Amino acid sequence: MNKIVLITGATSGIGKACAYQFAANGYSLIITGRRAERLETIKADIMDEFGIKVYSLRFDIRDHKAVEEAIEQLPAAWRKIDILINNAGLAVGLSRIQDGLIEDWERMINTNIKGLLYISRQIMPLMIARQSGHIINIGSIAGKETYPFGNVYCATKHAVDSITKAMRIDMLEYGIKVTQIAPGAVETEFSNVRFKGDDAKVNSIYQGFEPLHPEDIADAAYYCASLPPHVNINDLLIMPTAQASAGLIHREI
Ligand code: NDP
Ligand code: 8X3
Repeated sequence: MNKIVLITGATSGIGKACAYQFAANGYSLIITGRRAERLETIKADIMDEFGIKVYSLRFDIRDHKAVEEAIEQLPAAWRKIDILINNAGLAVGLSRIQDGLIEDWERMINTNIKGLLYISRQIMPLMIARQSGHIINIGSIAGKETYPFGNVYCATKHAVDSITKAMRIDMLEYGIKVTQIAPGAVETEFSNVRFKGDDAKVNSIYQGFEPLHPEDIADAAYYCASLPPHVNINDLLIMPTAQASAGLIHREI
Protein backbone atom coordinates (compact mmCIF):
# COMPACT_ATOMS: atom_id res chain seq x y z
CA MET A 1 0.00 0.00 0.00
CA ASN A 2 1.25 3.48 -0.88
CA LYS A 3 1.18 6.31 1.67
CA ILE A 4 -2.38 7.01 2.80
CA VAL A 5 -4.07 10.40 3.10
CA LEU A 6 -7.50 10.77 4.72
CA ILE A 7 -9.32 13.87 3.52
CA THR A 8 -12.53 15.00 5.22
CA GLY A 9 -15.04 16.84 3.05
CA ALA A 10 -13.67 15.50 -0.24
CA THR A 11 -16.96 15.78 -2.14
CA SER A 12 -16.37 19.40 -3.12
CA GLY A 13 -14.01 22.37 -3.24
CA ILE A 14 -10.69 22.22 -1.41
CA GLY A 15 -11.11 18.65 -0.17
CA LYS A 16 -11.89 17.34 -3.63
CA ALA A 17 -8.93 19.22 -5.11
CA CYS A 18 -6.68 17.71 -2.42
CA ALA A 19 -7.97 14.25 -3.36
CA TYR A 20 -6.92 14.74 -7.01
CA GLN A 21 -3.59 16.35 -6.03
CA PHE A 22 -2.54 13.53 -3.70
CA ALA A 23 -3.85 10.88 -6.11
CA ALA A 24 -1.76 12.40 -8.90
CA ASN A 25 1.24 11.94 -6.63
CA GLY A 26 0.59 8.27 -5.94
CA TYR A 27 -1.10 8.38 -2.54
CA SER A 28 -3.86 5.99 -1.58
CA LEU A 29 -6.91 7.98 -0.52
CA ILE A 30 -9.59 7.77 2.13
CA ILE A 31 -12.22 10.31 1.13
CA THR A 32 -15.13 11.32 3.35
CA GLY A 33 -18.31 13.36 3.17
CA ARG A 34 -22.08 13.03 3.50
CA ARG A 35 -23.05 12.97 -0.18
CA ALA A 36 -22.70 9.31 -1.12
CA GLU A 37 -23.24 9.71 -4.84
CA ARG A 38 -20.53 12.32 -5.16
CA LEU A 39 -18.13 10.23 -3.09
CA GLU A 40 -18.64 7.25 -5.38
CA THR A 41 -18.31 9.34 -8.57
CA ILE A 42 -15.09 10.94 -7.36
CA LYS A 43 -13.75 7.58 -6.19
CA ALA A 44 -14.41 5.94 -9.57
CA ASP A 45 -12.99 8.89 -11.50
CA ILE A 46 -9.78 9.04 -9.45
CA MET A 47 -9.22 5.27 -9.58
CA ASP A 48 -9.74 5.38 -13.32
CA GLU A 49 -7.47 8.40 -13.92
CA PHE A 50 -4.62 7.61 -11.54
CA GLY A 51 -4.85 3.85 -10.96
CA ILE A 52 -4.52 4.25 -7.20
CA LYS A 53 -6.57 2.83 -4.31
CA VAL A 54 -9.47 4.86 -2.93
CA TYR A 55 -11.63 4.05 0.10
CA SER A 56 -14.75 6.13 0.66
CA LEU A 57 -16.39 6.72 4.03
CA ARG A 58 -19.81 8.34 4.23
CA PHE A 59 -20.62 9.95 7.55
CA ASP A 60 -21.71 13.22 9.09
CA ILE A 61 -18.67 14.54 10.93
CA ARG A 62 -20.96 16.09 13.58
CA ASP A 63 -22.03 12.60 14.65
CA HIS A 64 -19.43 11.38 17.11
CA LYS A 65 -20.56 7.74 17.02
CA ALA A 66 -20.60 7.68 13.22
CA VAL A 67 -17.06 9.06 13.08
CA GLU A 68 -15.87 6.49 15.61
CA GLU A 69 -17.53 3.59 13.77
CA ALA A 70 -16.25 4.69 10.37
CA ILE A 71 -12.63 4.68 11.52
CA GLU A 72 -12.97 1.52 13.62
CA GLN A 73 -14.30 -0.51 10.69
CA LEU A 74 -11.41 0.45 8.40
CA PRO A 75 -9.44 -2.65 7.31
CA ALA A 76 -6.04 -2.89 9.04
CA ALA A 77 -4.09 -1.85 5.95
CA TRP A 78 -6.16 1.33 5.67
CA ARG A 79 -5.61 2.32 9.30
CA LYS A 80 -1.97 3.23 8.58
CA ILE A 81 -2.93 6.80 7.82
CA ASP A 82 0.05 9.00 7.00
CA ILE A 83 -1.77 12.29 6.52
CA LEU A 84 -5.07 13.58 7.89
CA ILE A 85 -6.45 16.64 6.12
CA ASN A 86 -9.11 18.16 8.36
CA ASN A 87 -10.98 20.07 5.71
CA ALA A 88 -14.73 19.45 6.21
CA GLY A 89 -16.29 22.70 7.30
CA LEU A 90 -18.71 25.46 6.46
CA ALA A 91 -20.06 28.89 7.16
CA VAL A 92 -23.81 29.30 7.42
CA GLY A 93 -25.37 32.75 7.39
CA LEU A 94 -23.85 36.19 7.81
CA SER A 95 -25.51 38.30 10.49
CA ARG A 96 -24.99 40.16 13.72
CA ILE A 97 -24.94 37.99 16.84
CA GLN A 98 -28.14 39.58 18.09
CA ASP A 99 -29.89 38.48 14.88
CA GLY A 100 -28.14 35.11 14.52
CA LEU A 101 -29.90 31.79 14.01
CA ILE A 102 -29.04 29.29 16.71
CA GLU A 103 -29.29 26.40 14.24
CA ASP A 104 -26.67 28.05 12.01
CA TRP A 105 -24.34 28.47 14.99
CA GLU A 106 -24.81 24.82 15.97
CA ARG A 107 -23.99 23.64 12.43
CA MET A 108 -20.77 25.67 12.32
CA ILE A 109 -19.61 24.84 15.82
CA ASN A 110 -20.50 21.15 15.52
CA THR A 111 -18.82 20.77 12.13
CA ASN A 112 -15.82 23.07 12.24
CA ILE A 113 -14.76 22.52 15.85
CA LYS A 114 -16.35 19.37 17.25
CA GLY A 115 -16.22 17.37 13.99
CA LEU A 116 -12.56 18.21 13.52
CA LEU A 117 -11.87 17.09 17.08
CA TYR A 118 -13.93 13.87 16.74
CA ILE A 119 -11.99 12.60 13.75
CA SER A 120 -8.63 13.78 15.06
CA ARG A 121 -9.31 11.90 18.30
CA GLN A 122 -9.71 8.70 16.25
CA ILE A 123 -6.70 9.17 13.98
CA MET A 124 -4.12 10.63 16.38
CA PRO A 125 -3.67 7.41 18.42
CA LEU A 126 -3.12 5.49 15.15
CA MET A 127 -0.37 7.94 14.20
CA ILE A 128 1.13 7.84 17.69
CA ALA A 129 1.30 4.03 17.57
CA ARG A 130 3.35 4.33 14.37
CA GLN A 131 5.32 7.38 15.63
CA SER A 132 4.63 8.97 12.29
CA GLY A 133 2.06 11.18 10.63
CA HIS A 134 1.01 14.63 9.56
CA ILE A 135 -2.19 16.51 10.41
CA ILE A 136 -3.14 19.38 8.13
CA ASN A 137 -5.97 21.56 9.39
CA ILE A 138 -7.76 23.87 6.98
CA GLY A 139 -8.24 27.08 8.94
CA SER A 140 -9.08 30.42 7.37
CA ILE A 141 -8.32 34.13 7.27
CA ALA A 142 -11.45 34.07 9.48
CA GLY A 143 -9.29 32.39 12.12
CA LYS A 144 -6.82 35.27 12.02
CA GLU A 145 -9.23 38.21 11.86
CA THR A 146 -12.80 38.85 12.93
CA TYR A 147 -14.88 40.64 10.30
CA PRO A 148 -18.34 42.24 10.47
CA PHE A 149 -21.18 39.68 10.55
CA GLY A 150 -18.65 36.81 10.59
CA ASN A 151 -18.77 36.33 14.38
CA VAL A 152 -19.49 32.62 14.96
CA TYR A 153 -17.76 31.36 11.80
CA CYS A 154 -14.72 33.46 12.73
CA ALA A 155 -14.85 32.02 16.25
CA THR A 156 -14.86 28.46 14.90
CA LYS A 157 -11.85 29.18 12.71
CA HIS A 158 -10.05 30.90 15.60
CA ALA A 159 -10.70 27.64 17.44
CA VAL A 160 -9.07 25.70 14.56
CA ASP A 161 -6.08 28.05 14.83
CA SER A 162 -5.82 27.32 18.55
CA ILE A 163 -6.46 23.57 18.21
CA THR A 164 -3.69 23.40 15.59
CA LYS A 165 -1.24 24.98 18.04
CA ALA A 166 -2.40 22.58 20.75
CA MET A 167 -1.98 19.59 18.45
CA ARG A 168 1.53 20.75 17.59
CA ILE A 169 2.37 20.70 21.30
CA ASP A 170 0.68 17.34 21.93
CA MET A 171 2.26 15.64 18.90
CA LEU A 172 5.75 17.06 19.38
CA GLU A 173 7.26 14.09 21.23
CA TYR A 174 5.97 11.63 18.64
CA GLY A 175 7.51 13.36 15.63
CA ILE A 176 4.06 13.90 14.13
CA LYS A 177 3.78 17.04 12.04
CA VAL A 178 0.92 19.50 12.44
CA THR A 179 0.16 22.26 9.94
CA GLN A 180 -2.56 24.85 9.52
CA ILE A 181 -3.37 26.19 6.07
CA ALA A 182 -5.46 29.35 6.34
CA PRO A 183 -6.87 30.57 3.01
CA GLY A 184 -8.56 33.81 2.07
CA ALA A 185 -11.34 33.71 -0.54
CA VAL A 186 -11.43 30.43 -2.48
CA GLU A 187 -14.16 29.88 -5.08
CA THR A 188 -15.88 26.63 -4.07
CA GLU A 189 -19.38 25.76 -2.87
CA PHE A 190 -18.54 27.62 0.35
CA SER A 191 -20.60 30.71 -0.50
CA ASN A 192 -23.52 28.61 -1.84
CA VAL A 193 -23.68 27.02 1.61
CA ARG A 194 -23.14 30.28 3.50
CA PHE A 195 -25.89 32.09 1.55
CA LYS A 196 -28.17 29.05 1.43
CA GLY A 197 -28.39 29.05 -2.37
CA ASP A 198 -28.95 32.80 -2.88
CA ASP A 199 -27.16 32.99 -6.25
CA ALA A 200 -27.07 36.79 -6.45
CA LYS A 201 -25.16 37.00 -3.16
CA VAL A 202 -22.90 34.09 -4.12
CA ASN A 203 -21.99 35.68 -7.46
CA SER A 204 -21.28 39.08 -5.90
CA ILE A 205 -18.63 37.57 -3.58
CA TYR A 206 -16.29 36.60 -6.41
CA GLN A 207 -16.95 39.54 -8.75
CA GLY A 208 -14.18 41.77 -10.06
CA PHE A 209 -11.15 39.82 -8.87
CA GLU A 210 -9.59 36.41 -9.22
CA PRO A 211 -10.17 34.40 -6.08
CA LEU A 212 -8.04 31.43 -5.12
CA HIS A 213 -8.93 28.15 -6.79
CA PRO A 214 -9.27 25.00 -4.68
CA GLU A 215 -6.29 23.58 -6.57
CA ASP A 216 -4.11 26.40 -5.17
CA ILE A 217 -4.81 25.16 -1.65
CA ALA A 218 -4.32 21.54 -2.69
CA ASP A 219 -0.90 22.48 -4.11
CA ALA A 220 0.01 24.08 -0.80
CA ALA A 221 -1.20 21.06 1.17
CA TYR A 222 0.89 18.78 -1.01
CA TYR A 223 3.90 21.08 -0.62
CA CYS A 224 3.56 20.94 3.18
CA ALA A 225 3.24 17.15 3.02
CA SER A 226 6.29 16.74 0.77
CA LEU A 227 8.93 18.45 2.87
CA PRO A 228 11.81 16.53 4.46
CA PRO A 229 11.16 14.89 7.85
CA HIS A 230 12.91 17.68 9.80
CA VAL A 231 10.78 20.49 8.29
CA ASN A 232 7.27 21.39 9.51
CA ILE A 233 5.15 24.25 8.22
CA ASN A 234 3.23 25.39 11.29
CA ASP A 235 0.98 27.92 9.63
CA LEU A 236 0.40 29.07 6.07
CA LEU A 237 -1.82 32.09 5.32
CA ILE A 238 -2.68 32.12 1.60
CA MET A 239 -4.58 34.96 -0.02
CA PRO A 240 -5.68 35.89 -3.52
CA THR A 241 -3.29 38.57 -4.78
CA ALA A 242 -6.27 40.94 -4.86
CA GLN A 243 -7.13 40.35 -1.17
CA ALA A 244 -5.07 42.02 1.56
CA SER A 245 -7.24 41.10 4.56
CA ALA A 246 -10.63 39.57 5.29
CA GLY A 247 -12.54 42.70 4.31
CA LEU A 248 -10.16 44.30 1.82
CA ILE A 249 -10.48 43.01 -1.72
CA HIS A 250 -9.42 45.08 -4.73
CA ARG A 251 -12.17 44.64 -7.34
CA GLU A 252 -11.95 45.80 -10.96
CA ILE A 253 -15.61 46.59 -11.56
P1 NDP B 1 -17.26 23.33 0.04
O1 NDP B 1 -18.62 23.67 0.49
O2 NDP B 1 -16.98 23.31 -1.42
O3 NDP B 1 -16.81 21.92 0.67
C1 NDP B 1 -17.08 21.60 2.00
C2 NDP B 1 -16.86 20.13 2.23
O4 NDP B 1 -17.10 19.85 3.63
C3 NDP B 1 -17.79 19.25 1.43
O5 NDP B 1 -17.07 18.17 0.89
C4 NDP B 1 -18.80 18.76 2.46
O6 NDP B 1 -19.22 17.43 2.13
C5 NDP B 1 -17.96 18.74 3.73
N1 NDP B 1 -18.81 18.83 4.90
C6 NDP B 1 -19.54 19.89 5.32
N2 NDP B 1 -20.27 19.57 6.39
C7 NDP B 1 -20.02 18.27 6.66
C8 NDP B 1 -20.49 17.35 7.64
N3 NDP B 1 -21.38 17.71 8.58
N4 NDP B 1 -20.02 16.08 7.62
C9 NDP B 1 -19.13 15.72 6.69
N5 NDP B 1 -18.63 16.52 5.74
C10 NDP B 1 -19.09 17.79 5.72
O7 NDP B 1 -16.31 24.40 0.75
P2 NDP B 1 -14.71 24.60 0.77
O8 NDP B 1 -14.02 23.59 -0.04
O9 NDP B 1 -14.47 26.02 0.49
O10 NDP B 1 -14.45 24.37 2.33
C11 NDP B 1 -13.48 23.46 2.82
C12 NDP B 1 -12.84 24.06 4.07
O11 NDP B 1 -12.12 25.25 3.70
C13 NDP B 1 -13.82 24.48 5.16
O12 NDP B 1 -13.29 24.10 6.41
C14 NDP B 1 -13.86 26.00 5.04
O13 NDP B 1 -14.19 26.62 6.25
C15 NDP B 1 -12.43 26.28 4.62
N6 NDP B 1 -12.17 27.56 3.99
C16 NDP B 1 -12.84 27.91 2.83
C17 NDP B 1 -12.56 29.11 2.23
C18 NDP B 1 -13.29 29.58 1.02
O14 NDP B 1 -13.25 30.80 0.72
N7 NDP B 1 -13.92 28.71 0.25
C19 NDP B 1 -11.55 30.03 2.78
C20 NDP B 1 -10.93 29.57 3.99
C21 NDP B 1 -11.23 28.37 4.54
P3 NDP B 1 -20.74 16.92 2.18
O15 NDP B 1 -21.64 18.10 1.95
O16 NDP B 1 -20.80 15.87 1.11
O17 NDP B 1 -20.88 16.35 3.54
C1 8X3 C 1 -13.60 31.55 4.26
C2 8X3 C 1 -13.07 32.89 3.94
O1 8X3 C 1 -13.34 35.39 4.38
O2 8X3 C 1 -15.35 34.13 3.88
O3 8X3 C 1 -13.10 31.05 5.45
O4 8X3 C 1 -14.28 33.91 6.00
S1 8X3 C 1 -14.06 34.13 4.59
